[in-house]
Amino acid sequence: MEVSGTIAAVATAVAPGQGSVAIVRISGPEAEAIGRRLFVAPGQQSWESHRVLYGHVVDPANGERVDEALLLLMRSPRSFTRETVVEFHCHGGLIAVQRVLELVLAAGARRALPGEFSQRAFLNGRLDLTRAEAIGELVTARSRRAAQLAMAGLDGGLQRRLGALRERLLDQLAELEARVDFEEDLPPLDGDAVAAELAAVRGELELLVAEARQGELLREGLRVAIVGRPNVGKSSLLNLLSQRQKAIVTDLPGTTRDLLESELVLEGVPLTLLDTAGIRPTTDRVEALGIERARQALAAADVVLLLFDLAAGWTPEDQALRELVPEAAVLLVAGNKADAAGLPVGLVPAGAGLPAALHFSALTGAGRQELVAELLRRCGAGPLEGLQVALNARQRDLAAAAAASLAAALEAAVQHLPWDFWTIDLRAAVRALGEITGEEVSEAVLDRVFSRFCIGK
Ligand SMILES: Nc1nc2c(ncn2[C@@H]2O[C@H](COP(=O)(O)OP(=O)(O)OP(=O)(O)O)[C@@H](O)[C@H]2O)c(=O)[nH]1
Ligand SMILES: [Mg+2]
Repeated sequence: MEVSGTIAAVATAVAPGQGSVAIVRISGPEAEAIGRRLFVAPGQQSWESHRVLYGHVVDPANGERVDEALLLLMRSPRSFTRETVVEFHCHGGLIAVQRVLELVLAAGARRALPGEFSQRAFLNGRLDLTRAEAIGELVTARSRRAAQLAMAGLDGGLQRRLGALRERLLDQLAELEARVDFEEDLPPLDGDAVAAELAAVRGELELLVAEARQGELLREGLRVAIVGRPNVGKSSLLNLLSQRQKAIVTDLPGTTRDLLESELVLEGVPLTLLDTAGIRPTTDRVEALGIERARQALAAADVVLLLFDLAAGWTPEDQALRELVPEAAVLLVAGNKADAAGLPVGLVPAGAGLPAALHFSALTGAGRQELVAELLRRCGAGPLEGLQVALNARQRDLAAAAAASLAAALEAAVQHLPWDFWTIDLRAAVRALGEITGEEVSEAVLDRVFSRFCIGK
């Protein structure tokens, strides 16, 4: 990604007829000059940094007023990118905003790439890489907990935690490298103490890697397919969990014909629930198409909620469906209509011809809480209250690589190999942690990180 020049983009969501305010943001050496070309501020308003001007965006070619707007000038280095930034706060919507952006581009700026403002902020030392990534995560957060985690990252929680671990490794590395070169001149080094410190850091990294799964669930959410024979109560469960009558429920088997998606947040975890057509042999053409979609959803699901009817018991058809569940998927078998069967709700081990299952009633709502808790537990979401920071996928892979390098260094310790055998792996671990925070990172990695951002961020 080129980092020079003046860039511009619409920084707010772009939708016709929506958003009362839209912001066109410019950053770079020409930002102020472009602002002055296009903005007419009446009266005695002065172009001071960090002051708001009121006026009009005007087409310099013909003097036409394009929008009534506010202008905010933030001179370098007191801005998000540390470059001079000018923001036009225009009326929302689409047409006028696009015109303002086009005028800005015609005046000499170029269109910003996704994440380019944040990338400049990073390159100019305004934030480390974990904070920059947290911004992207805050923008895309789908639940309050995900937003809280992103804010913790933005406040530097992740950078401090990883930075501290990296410092501890650097301390050990310095001792070891000194011994490699000047063993005779220095006091003897206690290898056991070094190994203990490396093991402690490795333990913390492994904990962070394990917790990353929960963070991922909070960010990405889960896609859960509810499948089962006709009439077992799949649509009733969708309605129960989404707390509205979204799906049609009748006592006729074969009611649901199509896939029905519902987005919701359970215990802070965003979920996409998928209600499917009951799977059975049928001669009805429409139903058959729905069933085909249900089978596809089943085959592609990460998480399958397989429902059966407790009043009817576990039938060979239920067993056949269970065998269709992909091996890699998380499966929760749930018995519905506990009320009709006169059975208690909750997690029940296999017995009396029934498989191990979570019993509940979509009609009365009994067992709902247990069902949600068990579903999240199986997906690795567990209780999320204690989670303070969470690595994203990129950070997790690097933390895991660092932990693996430390394991290799510890192997050298066990074998009492010379110090330089320890330092090779230790240095790799330091490098991996530096890549998380951005202290040691290649341009290609940066491009990948920032290209996932939205334009204007
Ligand atoms: N007694 C009782 N009846 C239930 C319960 N859950 C659903 N039902 C009833 O079972 C019938 C079928 O419910 P649906 O939710 O439409 O079942 P489905 O699995 O979506 O059915 P298809 O769309 O046809 O595959 C309806 O009459 C529901 O009222 C329950 O927990 N207890
Ligand atoms: Mg249904």
